[in-house]
Parts: sequence; C-alpha cells; structure tokens
Amino acid sequence: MKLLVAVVQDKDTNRLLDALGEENFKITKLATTGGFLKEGNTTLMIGCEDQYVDHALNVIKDNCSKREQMVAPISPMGGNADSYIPKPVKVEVGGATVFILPIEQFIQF
Ligand code: 2BA
Repeated sequence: MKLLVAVVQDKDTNRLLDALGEENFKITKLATTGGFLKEGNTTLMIGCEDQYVDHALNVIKDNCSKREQMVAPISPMGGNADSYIPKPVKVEVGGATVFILPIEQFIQF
C-alpha cells in the first residue's frame, strides 16, 4: 500500500476530488499553505494499493493545470536593500506536487 500526498492548487481541487471519487479512491483533504507564496493550497492524502498508484497519478495529472502567477515583492526588512528588485516576478505553480510514501500498516478500528 502507498500514501500519495498531493499538493494541488485550490482552483483544481473540486474537479480533482470528483474525478478521484468517480474512480473510487479514498481521500482526505487538508487546507494547506505554500511556504513560498504563503497562499492557500490543498493537500490530498490518498491511500491506495500499489497497483492503483499509476492510475491515481494519471487522474491527478489530467485534472491539475500549470498556471503562471505573479508574486509581489516582499520588502527586505533588515535585509540587503541592494539586492531588492521592486517589481512582481512570475512563477509557475502546479499542476501537482506528489509525494509517494510506502505504508507499513493500515489500520481502521
Ligand atoms: P509554494 O511553496 O507556495 O510555491 C509555489 C510556487 O512557487 C512553486 O510551485 C514554484 O514554482 C515557486 N517556488 C517555490 N519555491 C521557490 C523558490 N525558492 N524560488 C523561486 N520559486 C519558488 P510548485 O513547485 O508547483 O509547488 C506548489 C506547492 O507545492 C508549493 O507552494 C508547496 O506548497 C508545495 N511543494 C512544492 N515542493 C515541495 C516540497 N519539496 N516539499 C513540500 N512542499 C512542496
């Protein structure tokens, strides 16, 4: 068994949840925050048998889009003002960042 931990954009979450649900995956949804953008994103925990991991990854891939996002500059409080670039920069976010962890035991009481 594996645990897929998928960080996705909020905009893709409902579509992805529906698609995974249609394929009978069991999911826990967590409201999370990206460390870089400090904006809300969604982390899904998906426990599944090894033989379904590729299918889950395909569903995630098909339902999460890459987007470009502008990041506002953060003032260099106490930092070096010489390297401060006072204009927004573009970063590419998503489609999904997925960690695949082996599960030693799965217990439900
Ligand atoms: P954030 O940390 O808010 O990052 C959002 C996007 O900003 C990233 O998209 C990446 O394109 C860019 N970015 C992140 N750190 C950067 C840096 N130091 N310099 C320049 N650009 C940077 P993604 O790579 O698609 O990541 C989307 C979200 O997935 C991340 O949101 C974070 O919540 C999670 N994530 C990505 N890699 C991770 C990792 N190795 N461990 C834990 N969480 C991760």
